[in-house]
Amino acid sequence: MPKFDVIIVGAGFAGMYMLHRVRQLGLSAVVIEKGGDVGGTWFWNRYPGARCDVESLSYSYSFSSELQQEWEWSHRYATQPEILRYANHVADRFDLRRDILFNTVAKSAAFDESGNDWEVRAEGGGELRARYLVMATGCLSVPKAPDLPHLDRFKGRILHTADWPDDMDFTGLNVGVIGTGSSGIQSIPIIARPARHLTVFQRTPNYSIPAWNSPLEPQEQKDMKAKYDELRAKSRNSLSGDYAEECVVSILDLTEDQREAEFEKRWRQGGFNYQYAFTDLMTSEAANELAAEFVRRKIRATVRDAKTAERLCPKNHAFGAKRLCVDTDYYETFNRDNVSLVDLGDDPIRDFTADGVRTAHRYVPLDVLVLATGFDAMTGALSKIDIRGRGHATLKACWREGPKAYLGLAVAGFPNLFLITGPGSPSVLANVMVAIEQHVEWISDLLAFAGKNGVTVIEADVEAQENWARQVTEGAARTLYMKADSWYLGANVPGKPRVFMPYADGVSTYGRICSDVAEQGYDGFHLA
Ligand code: NA7
Repeated sequence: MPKFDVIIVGAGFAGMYMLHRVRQLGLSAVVIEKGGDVGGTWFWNRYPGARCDVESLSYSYSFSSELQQEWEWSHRYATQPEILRYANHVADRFDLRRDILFNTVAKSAAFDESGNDWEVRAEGGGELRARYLVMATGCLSVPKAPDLPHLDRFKGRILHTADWPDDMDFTGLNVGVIGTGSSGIQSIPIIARPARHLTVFQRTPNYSIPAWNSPLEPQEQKDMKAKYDELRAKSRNSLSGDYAEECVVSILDLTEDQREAEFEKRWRQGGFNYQYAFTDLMTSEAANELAAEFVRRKIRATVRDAKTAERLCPKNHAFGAKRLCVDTDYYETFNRDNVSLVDLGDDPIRDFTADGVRTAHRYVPLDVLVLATGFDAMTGALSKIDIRGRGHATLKACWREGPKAYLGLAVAGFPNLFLITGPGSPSVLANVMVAIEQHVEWISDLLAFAGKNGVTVIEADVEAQENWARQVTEGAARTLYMKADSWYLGANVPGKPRVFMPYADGVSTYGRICSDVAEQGYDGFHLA
């Protein structure tokens, strides 16, 4: 059986960087990747309009100065094809592919207590063994199974945004889109253009802020790159892992005019800038409602049909408590003659027929149905692999009441296993590139330390893990994130434990805690 120092699962941005770092340590490594090439989420999510909501200069690796200087982004927010080209460039530049097994699916991983290493079985890759196992499986990589009545009766084409074919042309077709999260909101304006008719089925309206995307002028990019170190440092020292301006005043300390001016300014800047407008948007209900109402007013001012506008206005959850969306022409799209909105709240889906869908009040003929229905987030990919630690205990069983991982990156009872952007880390509440780099660098420092000190077993302490889980829960409880049935809480997947999974106290605080843990000789870990 081939034996390595490190097995990495996933060749998205986390797995690629992990591979690069462990090679620098002189360790042998192999990456197991389900897809046919690198890119992870950007390999699969090829739906029209797929684009990153974080500015490209920020949503990119910072670990190589040469890389960040040489790569030219075309737009403020890059499209999926451009990000995938970037991932491919990184793979070529650092010669990563020679250690990646593509079209290979990790099925099981078991810790062998006699040799203190992991045995991994992979479809398409056989059995592999390594001292360390690093799960770089992504937070949004397992599409949620659709829970729609009699969907199997529908004979038209069914697509999921996260598994998009190359050959889809909507020209002249009747299309239905179910789901109005980021994927729906990005794809709806593009699908609407060639479609004969587009019907959007909305269960929960979301808050969306315009991206105002535009080409990055060469001089602007040059100027940004000249101060890249400063921008990256600012990102790491921020709440969100981004260099966007995070405001330091409470909204409630301002006059109405000042508030309006700040909201308008942030709205004009676009994207997440709006969410960072005031310190208390995610902690004070009154502040949050002011931000929410500003967005509702924008929706009402944009959408001509008053009833449709009202249906598009989010009212049942706090602003930002579900992942904020960033759009191009989303609300404007509902002014088109060939677009209609079905509010599933008062007109629920009854069933599907061979050529359409019946709701409580209408029949909608469809040629194609697009599911933009989201993911089994944060734990989905891990639960698909039969992971067994000490005493053959399964990770699934250990996480039955909700996932617990010390610092979001190691699990008690599962020695030598590491999670990148796992539950309990900033991950999805942050610019994930920064979150990934934090984890990869921290894990590789620990592996270097282990190598130097003859350590062969690294295991999170149960008590440290419990304390950390408590901190994560308490952090979330101080925010309004708890005021929505979000995928952060697992609420979108029936039967999933309702536990707030990401760490809400921010990238900088998290980074400081991780550094302290390392400086204290990896406090909270058993090293043997
Ligand atoms: P999201 O954000 O989970 O959105 C999924 C959407 O699909 C959301 O509007 C859901 O409504 C809706 N949904 C899910 N199941 C159903 C059913 N059965 N019927 C009707 N509507 C349904 O996933 P995305 O792919 O858009 O975005 C995921 C992340 O990717 C995003 O946050 C970014 O980080 C990038 P609900 O709100 O649950 O009522």
